[in-house]
Amino acid sequence: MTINILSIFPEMFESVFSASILGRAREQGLLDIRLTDIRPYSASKHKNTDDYPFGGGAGMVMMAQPIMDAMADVSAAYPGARRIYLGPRGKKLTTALARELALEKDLILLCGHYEGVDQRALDACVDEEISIGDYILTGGELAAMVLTDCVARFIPGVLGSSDSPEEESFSDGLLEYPQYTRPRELNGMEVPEVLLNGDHAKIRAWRRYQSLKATLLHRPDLLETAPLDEKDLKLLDEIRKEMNQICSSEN
Ligand code: 4H7
Repeated sequence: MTINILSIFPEMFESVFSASILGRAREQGLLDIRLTDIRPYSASKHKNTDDYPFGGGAGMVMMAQPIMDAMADVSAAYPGARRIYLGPRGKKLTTALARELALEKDLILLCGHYEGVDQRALDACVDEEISIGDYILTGGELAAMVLTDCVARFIPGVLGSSDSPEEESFSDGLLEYPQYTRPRELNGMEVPEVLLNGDHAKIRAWRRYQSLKATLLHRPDLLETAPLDEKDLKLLDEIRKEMNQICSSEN
């Protein structure tokens, strides 16, 4: 898959896309990330990419012309690619959407900066707007990095075969259980006994319990949609009772 990114700050992406799992994926040819600097496409003498907003108001707006010309170039090289604008008005990025995007052959991500992009460029050359969450950023670049990272995890081979994305938080609809590594004891803090004796059925049960507990504690809303079986529901009842006991003993 090729992810094309259009930005006036292409240098922001270098280290994020070179390190760790994304760096390895690119070296292995599983993921091709191409950055296009919008600025050289500006037809103005000083290669401006932003201008004052019609109607007045604070800040600057990214001009339509450089974006439309950059997009025309990239779209011609990647026909049929989904053209995505990262912005707070967009459809929320979720695991389901990332999984869907990972099936695409190519993506084109447009990063807005300042007060956003002239609406005519969006109307003419963007298929959809995606938001990475309900908060405001200074630009779409970080959002494009988040989307790229999130999508890359669903490209076959990007994660080692042993750490499948299916086993993780949100894919089974629950939060993750706590993890431990060596040493067994650290400043008097012990690793839970159950993880040390190699009883894998017991370990699975303990982890499920911990996932349910963390979810009940921190994201009870997820329990409404997570696929839960009879055993899970019983465990949840147990956890609720324990939590009630702790609360009532505090008074
Ligand atoms: C596109 C449109 C993404 C990009 C508007 C980008 C949050 C997200 C931006 C804006 C982003 C997200 C313009 C919104 C200036 C804020 C003060 C850049 N913020 N801006 N406004 N949640 N910012 O995905």
